[in-house]
Amino acid sequence: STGSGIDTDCMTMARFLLSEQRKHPHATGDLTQLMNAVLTAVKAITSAVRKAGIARLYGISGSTNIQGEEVKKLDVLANDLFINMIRSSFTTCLMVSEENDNVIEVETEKQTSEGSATVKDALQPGHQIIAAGYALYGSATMVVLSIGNGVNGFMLDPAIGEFILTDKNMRIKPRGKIYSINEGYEKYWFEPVAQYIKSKKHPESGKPYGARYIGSMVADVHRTLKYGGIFAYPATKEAPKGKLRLMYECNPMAFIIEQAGGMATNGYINILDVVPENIHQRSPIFMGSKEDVQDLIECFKKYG
Ligand code: AHM
Repeated sequence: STGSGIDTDCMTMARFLLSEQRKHPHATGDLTQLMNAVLTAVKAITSAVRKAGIARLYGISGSTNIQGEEVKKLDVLANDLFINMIRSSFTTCLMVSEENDNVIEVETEKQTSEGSATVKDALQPGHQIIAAGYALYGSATMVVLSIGNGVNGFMLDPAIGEFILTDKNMRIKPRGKIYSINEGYEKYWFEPVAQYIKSKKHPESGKPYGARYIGSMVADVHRTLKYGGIFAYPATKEAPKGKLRLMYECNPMAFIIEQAGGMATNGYINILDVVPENIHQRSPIFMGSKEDVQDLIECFKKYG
């Protein structure tokens, strides 16, 4: 130790990706380059999240937006950052975002079909995914990433602007004790979900499950990954296809949960087997600890 409190040999995300790249002799380094662009966006968003406090928006007098300046909404800022950073990384041909009605095309030669990339290139089932991740902007910024050989978590060290490997090889418990669903919509539930939740609240033996629901998918799934249990956004009588989007909410999170040893289903089939018909389509989703998801699937078989 140097006594400075600084780890002189820490595993940064860049170092992690480079070491993975070296395991594959034909790897081009594109993923490393892409992640570099993504992490720049995540760092810029972190900075915006930290500054978007009450004081700046309302000023000391309490009047709204005292400087009279237009503050870009965080979702728009994040979207612009991701698109601009990824576009200029020369590693993608097509992007899909919740904030954009159509696919975003990028000039390049890489795609699966002949000619320039089209929406068809994007409409692939989740089992074709090779990498997925999410960023969580909490008391610290965390990025959780899977490149198909497990799941790793990286915390942003703001002092050096690097993401440090803090959660190595994250695994989800085979069974948890938490269910996570918007229980306010109970009257809109269909029988399988109603019966499943009932069985968790009134178990034939043992303690009932605890309920946790933040209402932010990334945060709810992150907790599910770390502590186990099940996250559910079902189809309801109000929203027959559920709410969450298959391609950029359900699929990447399902991929990560599976990579950590868990499961993700729409009640009938594995989420990653659903073939998308349009980029913004919704899907019911249940994911988390394997045994918990299996219990849910049983309810679909019995009451579906
Ligand atoms: P809810 O308020 O109907 O329970 O919905 C919560 C869900 C979260 O899981 C997810 O992060 C969010 O709604 C997505 O909503 P939006 O598409 O408006 O961002």
